[in-house]
Amino acid sequence: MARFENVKASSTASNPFEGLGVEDRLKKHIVEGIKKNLEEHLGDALKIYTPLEIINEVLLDGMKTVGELFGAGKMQLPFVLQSAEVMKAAVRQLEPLMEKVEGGEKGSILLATVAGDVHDIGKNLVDIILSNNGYRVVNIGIKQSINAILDKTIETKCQVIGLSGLLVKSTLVMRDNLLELNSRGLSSYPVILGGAALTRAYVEQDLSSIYEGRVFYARDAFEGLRLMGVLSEGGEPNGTIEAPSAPPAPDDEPYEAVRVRSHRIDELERDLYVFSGIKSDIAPVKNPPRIPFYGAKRHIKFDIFEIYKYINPIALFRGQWQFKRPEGMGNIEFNQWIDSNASPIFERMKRELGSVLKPKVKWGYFPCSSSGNDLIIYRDDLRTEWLRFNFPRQRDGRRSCITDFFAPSESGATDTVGFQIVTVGSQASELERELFAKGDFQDYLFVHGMSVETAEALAEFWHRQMRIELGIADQEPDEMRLLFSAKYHGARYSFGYPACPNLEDQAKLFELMSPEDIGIELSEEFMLIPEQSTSAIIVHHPEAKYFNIR
Ligand code: B12
Repeated sequence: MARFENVKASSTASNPFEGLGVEDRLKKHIVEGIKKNLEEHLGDALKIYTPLEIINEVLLDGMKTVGELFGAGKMQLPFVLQSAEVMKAAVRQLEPLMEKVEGGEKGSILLATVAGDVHDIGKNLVDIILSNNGYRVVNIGIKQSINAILDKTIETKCQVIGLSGLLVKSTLVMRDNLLELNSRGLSSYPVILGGAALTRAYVEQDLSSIYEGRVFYARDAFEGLRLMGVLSEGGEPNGTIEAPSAPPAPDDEPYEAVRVRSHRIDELERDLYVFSGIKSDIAPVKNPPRIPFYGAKRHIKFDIFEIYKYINPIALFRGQWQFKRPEGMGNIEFNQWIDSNASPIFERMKRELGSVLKPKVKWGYFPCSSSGNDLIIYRDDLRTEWLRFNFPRQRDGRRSCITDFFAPSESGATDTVGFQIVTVGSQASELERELFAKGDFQDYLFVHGMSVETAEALAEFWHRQMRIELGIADQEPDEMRLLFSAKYHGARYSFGYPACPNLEDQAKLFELMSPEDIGIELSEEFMLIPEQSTSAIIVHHPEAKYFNIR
């Protein structure tokens, strides 16, 4: 248990601060994330130090230790956030007593998620880590145009620009933003980029070669912290050196692999969408399932606790809450640790979010046929074409394309395709905003993770209902673990994932499903609003599995 430094060993003692000097007491508050008696101990410190001295010399020293423990894999992210909460509470108490010292900050950064991208959490984690390590952070939110980013950077006198984005498209937006900085003669700004679709090579080679200034890649918030440290000291961060971020847990399957559908994908070449006459060897099903009903229906009455059963605990604990197995700890010991630490949080979240999450589903079935790389959807007369999807085909290997799972139009037969779109509503986002603003960072992370994984669970749950409805529930796994690895008959492909990467296809799904009546809207950038929503095309073919397009 010692490896988890922040699991408060001392919290069981009657007075964990006994015998400690005021500096050590304050550091203990920070490192162990203890809020109780903080006010009183800050009061004691104020008898000796100025508020600024307390922050810079004592509290930030504590945060430095937190960063080191995290970097050494000895502290988990949720506990880092707990420490940040204490830091924020302390600064809140001290701030009114301080005179604003111009230039007294360690450094400053403007943070934004780029235009067209709605992802908030990654950037907000960066905000929490940097601002509670003494940097001034101006966080201007999501979907920010380059004009807004530059105006605010100049207005707020930030030294560094930090851009975030999870979409593949965002990597191109970031490129355009850097070109814009060049053309406006503003390349003196160092830029830090982060987000799932980026790779270190893309930033440090491709983008670095087009930007006249300095651009860096940050794998996570702590790499951002390291970069800010070097940049604010006027140094030259060597972008090619791995940051002291927490190392991946030993032998752990990468999270991407656990969540079968997560791949980093690059922009695909147009010619992969053009049918060259060569198909895969996938044979369409001779007797496809009959359409259970034509068109889309909605379902809005759920027992949320039934949905919770479909939450993938690995995706939640490891992917969202970022509990990682530290080096030297065996699997059994780690599972025990998870049972006694993460599982109670999961149970609390289930209860607390029971009335916040509002599951709603729209789903439907349509006649279809395939033509090369096109999937043609018909009206209920089974003949009139309604719309068509165009999917990419693997360049090599099996040469798979989603359309190969469906009867070709030249056969004269029609096949059945399903679609689903699900949401858990927008109240969770509202709660997240409140928690973030209040400085309840740990719960912010927990609520966000729980709400997005419940959306994913709802999609999983409803996919099972659709398999039953289609009469293909013949291979249902009896273990949830296998369900999460998609070990069942058929597959659920989400637009934006490798086999159907075009987010623009969401517009066609909207035309078919009209999910506005369950409160889901499509942004101009083809993102789903509320955030905790997900959509998919449901394929009944027994060979349908996730595949990458290369
Ligand atoms: C969880 C998840 C979901 C959840 C929640 C989404 C959300 N709003 O958060 C759900 C299930 C709802 C979902 C839905 C969808 N998703 Co999704 N999702 C993910 C997943 C698996 C993890 C994202 C995440 O939570 N990461 C955790 C956070 C904390 O990490 P982060 O944001 O990257 O930030 C960290 C670092 O990157 C870094 N960082 C980030 N920015 C910055 C900036 C600076 C300055 C610094 C220093 C550091 C830094 O530091 C952060 C903290 O350490 C990713 C894949 C992945 N590996 O990232 C796909 C992913 C983002 N999703 C994707 C897609 C396609 C979708 C859908 C469109 C699918 C669909 N058709 O329904 C929908 C869209 C939803 C919508 N509202 O429009 C794609 C997007 C790619 C693309 N095509 O453009 C991804 C990349 C998966 C893929 N294909 O590989 N998704």
